[in-house]
Amino acid sequence: MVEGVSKALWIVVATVFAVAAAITPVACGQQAPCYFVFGDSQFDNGNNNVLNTTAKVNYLPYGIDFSEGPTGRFSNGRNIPDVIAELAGFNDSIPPFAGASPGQANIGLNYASGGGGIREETSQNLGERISLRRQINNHQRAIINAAVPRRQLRQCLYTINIGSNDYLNNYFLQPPTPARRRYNPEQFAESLIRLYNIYLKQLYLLGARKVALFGIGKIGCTPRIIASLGGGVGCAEEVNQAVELFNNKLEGLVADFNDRFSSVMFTYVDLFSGNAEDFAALGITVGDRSCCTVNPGEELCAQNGPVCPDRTKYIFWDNVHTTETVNTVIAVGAFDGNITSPFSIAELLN
Ligand SMILES: *[C@@H]1O[C@H](CO)[C@@H](O)[C@H](O)[C@H]1NC(C)=O
Ligand SMILES: *[C@@H]1O[C@H](CO)[C@@H](O)[C@H](O)[C@H]1NC(C)=O
Ligand SMILES: CC(=O)N[C@H]1CO[C@H](CO)[C@@H](O)[C@@H]1O
Repeated sequence: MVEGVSKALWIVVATVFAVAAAITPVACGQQAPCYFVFGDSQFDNGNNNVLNTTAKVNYLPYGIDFSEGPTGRFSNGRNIPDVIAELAGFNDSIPPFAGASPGQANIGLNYASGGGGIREETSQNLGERISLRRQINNHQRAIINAAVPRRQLRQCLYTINIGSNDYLNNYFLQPPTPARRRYNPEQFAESLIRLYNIYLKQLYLLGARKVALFGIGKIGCTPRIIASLGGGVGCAEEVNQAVELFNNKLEGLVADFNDRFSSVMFTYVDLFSGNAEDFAALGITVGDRSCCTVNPGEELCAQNGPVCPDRTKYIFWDNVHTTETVNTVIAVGAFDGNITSPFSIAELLN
């Protein structure tokens, strides 16, 4: 642990608790009856372990800083939903849908799947994965099987992180995919938002009211994309610009839901605007390479390969995914409202 970083993080976390306490003086213990998680590898905590896919990380060094070791989380330690669950007062992290007991739907399930996308064909290059559409179908089955009361479902927290793969493992793949040939970046973003809108309406009909939607980060600046589309020298601006179109439309979609549907609180989480200086100020100074060893042309950590000793200084754990330290900064920022609009997650829970 680097002293400066842990202290900085602690101050941020302490501020969150102070803010939460100011809003709800009695806020202690679990702040929602349940928490449901949807998304891709950034949120997956084990669903892909049972799939035939290359997007699977239940081996060391993944989980090297996690109490249970490698679990299928795409990080060295906790991921964003783990930290959000903790901030929201849950005693335990939300377990993966795969292998969960039926009754777990009363407390929460994580449906996220590495490689998962908004479009069905996204990440077919990786093998099996669970698209957003199928994640919502799994949710429907789970809450019906457990007969979770509708009134309870309206009080639960829902977080969704999806879309990165529609760019990384579809639109910007080589050779060009059918979607790339058919759409320009504006049209592609529009096509994703049209589908997302359909799936969100379904989720709303299943009771979701308090939903945090994570936009896409600057994936043009991940080591994987710098090495390929960035020509090994810098961020691929083409990718960042395409993703920004999606983010702007997603923020608009969130506003639409808040306007059109009564009693919803949807919020947008901005993972795009933060920059290297913000991280450097927290002591997270290494942003141009992965902490674990990644074999040339790959994006995941080499099995049992060496890792950097000072993991709290790195943004990237492997060539795409962030370290626990960065996941914590993001989760705290989403919870206390520093990177959300119009609501913080703490406000959703009130
Ligand atoms: C896993 O997927 C690969 C590639 O799609 C396929 O060749 C292989 O037969 C599959 N294995 C199993 C056990 O289904
Ligand atoms: C969480 O843990 C505390 C302390 O062990 C316990 O009192 C509480 O009942 C637990 N809450 C839930 C929802 O399990
Ligand atoms: C929107 C917002 O409040 N952003 C702030 C989040 O925190 C960082 C670091 O403290 C600030 O630089 C941002 O302005």
